[in-house]
Amino acid sequence: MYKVIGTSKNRTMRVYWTLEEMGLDYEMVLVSPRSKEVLALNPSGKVPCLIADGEAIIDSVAIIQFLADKHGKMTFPAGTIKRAQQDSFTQFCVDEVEGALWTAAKNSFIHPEEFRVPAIKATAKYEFANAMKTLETRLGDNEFVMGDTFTIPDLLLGHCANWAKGAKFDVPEGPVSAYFERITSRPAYQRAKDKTGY
Ligand SMILES: N[C@@H](CCC(=O)N[C@@H](CS)C(=O)NCC(=O)O)C(=O)O
Repeated sequence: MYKVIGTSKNRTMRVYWTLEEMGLDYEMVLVSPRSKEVLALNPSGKVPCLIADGEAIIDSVAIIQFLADKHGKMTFPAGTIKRAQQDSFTQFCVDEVEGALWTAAKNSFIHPEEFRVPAIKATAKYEFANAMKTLETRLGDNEFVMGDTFTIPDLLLGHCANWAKGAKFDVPEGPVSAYFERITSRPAYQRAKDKTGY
């Protein structure tokens, strides 16, 4: 039985959603970032954290790729060309999509006020728009970024799509918004939201 630490209106949702996609059992510890429960597991106070076999794993991408590898779902095997291409989409999402969203969030409400640079939000939106163009090209006519198979980077991109909506970042009409709609309407995502009181 896995234990997930973190409320779900943040990157912890990626872990809940992955567990739902895989049909695995888990215990929820719905605590906020920087709470004492989180600080005991992660010195930065950030969520999510997964407890597996009594060991703590931190960082959402490390956690969900671990689950994918362990259960042989939502991933191509390590050491294959397909896996390298899949990981390339994961890095693209983290660097170019999440990076822009996170920069805007940190400078809107995360950092102490004196360290915020509100003007950076325009740059973040510019970077996000560029990433959307890249995604449109790389996605092509595929259902998912890796073709017919739903993999880890699709879930990450779906999570970022929802984040972008909340942060009022524009998603271009057409193939990218249709792709985001496809990903975020998956029943497992809805189940994760319902169970965690999202
Ligand atoms: N790269 C980490 C980032 C974790 C992270 O920044 N989590 C946010 C919530 S989405 C957090 O706990 N923030 C609290 C803080 O920055 O103090 C991951 O993907 O898990």
